[in-house]
Amino acid sequence: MTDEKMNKFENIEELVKYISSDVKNIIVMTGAGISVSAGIPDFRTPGTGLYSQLEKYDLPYPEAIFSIDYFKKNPKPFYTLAKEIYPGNFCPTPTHYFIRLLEEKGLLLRNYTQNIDSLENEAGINKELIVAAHGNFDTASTIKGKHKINPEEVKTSIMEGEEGWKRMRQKYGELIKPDIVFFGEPLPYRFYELMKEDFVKCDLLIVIGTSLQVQPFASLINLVSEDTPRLLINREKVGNFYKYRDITLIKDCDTGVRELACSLGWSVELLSLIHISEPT
Ligand code: CNA
Repeated sequence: MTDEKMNKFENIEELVKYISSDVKNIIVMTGAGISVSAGIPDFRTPGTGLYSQLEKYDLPYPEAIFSIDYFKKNPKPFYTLAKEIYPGNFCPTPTHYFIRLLEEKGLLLRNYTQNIDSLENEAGINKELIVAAHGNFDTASTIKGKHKINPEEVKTSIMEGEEGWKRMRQKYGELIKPDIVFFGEPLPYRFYELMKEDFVKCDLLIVIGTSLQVQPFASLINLVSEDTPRLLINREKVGNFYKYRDITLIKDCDTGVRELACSLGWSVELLSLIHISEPT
């Protein structure tokens, strides 16, 4: 296959026809952009992203907040951020519910997420269908010995602030952190195992709300076959989404998935999933 080949899809309607007739195994790759409308800032959006807030967290460089070497020297910025974004205080977005709808339609092979906010779980997506590539707050460990620590205790200590996490460090003799993958740490075994099985089966890749800057996650987009259509829904163009089989929706992801659901005739189902979650 070459990039000079005629475009596989001239417009979104043609992609919709493909989804309605031929697709069985959709992989959705997601990033921080899909949780922005829930109130969780992403990394790289200028002005609002965490990387624009270095002063607030007193960081020497943006990536330090998720760097294992920096955390060992100065854990305060991470604990401060963790307190703000701990799961339990945020609701899933329409984009999370769109992914759940794909599952309900029997079309979701897997959701590979870089997000650590567990909003996929909150949206009711089957855990087996989620690969939390960068971990999350569900479990926690000591950073050297890798001993598992009760996640509830870790949450309580972090929510208490500096006194809480310092007491926890004293109690266990070393720092504890939720099992979030920091820069400099390996990704979970599950990521590598499922990646080998899933991407060969994929007949539509949907990439949503990620700058595709973090490896090895970003390279997953190249694992689908040369013929497999790829849809990008993002506020900006990212990755190598210019090949003949690609289609891009450069816009807010909640708007993008609503439009797609509408074209697929799924609007009512998507709306009812969103409404179920709304507080009464
Ligand atoms: P990023 O590098 O900040 O990129 C986000 C991308 O999403 C950018 O291309 C934005 O333009 C785009 N974007 C932002 N808002 C929207 C929107 N409403 N609709 C459509 N597109 C939007 O974040 P990545 O996920 O690419 O980077 C990977 C890091 C971010 C992972 O290691 C995560 O752990 C980490 N992170 C996660 C969270 C979370 O769990 N919610 C929050 C912040 C950072």
